[in-house]
Amino acid sequence: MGLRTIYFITRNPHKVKEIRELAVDIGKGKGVSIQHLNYEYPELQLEEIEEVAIASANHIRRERGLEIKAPFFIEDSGLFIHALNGFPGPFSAFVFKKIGNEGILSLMAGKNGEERRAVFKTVIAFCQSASAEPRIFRGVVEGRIADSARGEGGFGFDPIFEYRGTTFAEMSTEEKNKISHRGRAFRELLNHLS
Ligand code: ITT
Repeated sequence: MGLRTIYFITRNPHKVKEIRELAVDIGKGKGVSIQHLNYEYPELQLEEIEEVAIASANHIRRERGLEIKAPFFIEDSGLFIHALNGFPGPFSAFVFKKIGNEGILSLMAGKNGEERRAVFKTVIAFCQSASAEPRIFRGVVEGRIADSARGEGGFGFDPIFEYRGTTFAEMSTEEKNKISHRGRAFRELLNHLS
């Protein structure tokens, strides 16, 4: 049986690497092959990442609908820090660009224990076709903001996000995928497809 092609639209090569590994590890078994499309699309600054993901998918349906001949998905992710009332959340990309991990660590100076709790969230917006409304799949992982940046792997906030004592940047892609927000959201999508 041939594999069903699904497009993953993003400009972030690190996300592509993670989703590729997941697609090979578990997607194939479910009859799905993932192809990357590098489209530019405007990312609205909305209060909820669900809304951002839906707005992005709808933008692509409107602007690129005629070109896209297969089901597709985009995803929006964010880091939500407990002591900062969920900041940077939907503004994660902007905040990472402006102040980076060192900036987040400074904001967290003097915060201990429970105050360092944080969650990573991914919302996938999947469209069966350009004329279909997006369907949402979520993935969440709970962890904490490390006391200092550690590890060389991953990207973005990975060096400061600790899961059971290990930062995401200290994990291989395979280890991160098993428990990450993105891994969980992608498995939800695959379950829906099969
Ligand atoms: P696309 O919108 O093109 O997919 P992006 O990099 O703009 O790519 P997001 O808005 O979803 O993606 O990501 C927000 C930021 O959150 C991103 O720039 C990273 O710095 C960070 N981020 C997202 N997922 C992450 C992860 O798994 N590990 C560490 N940081 C992550």
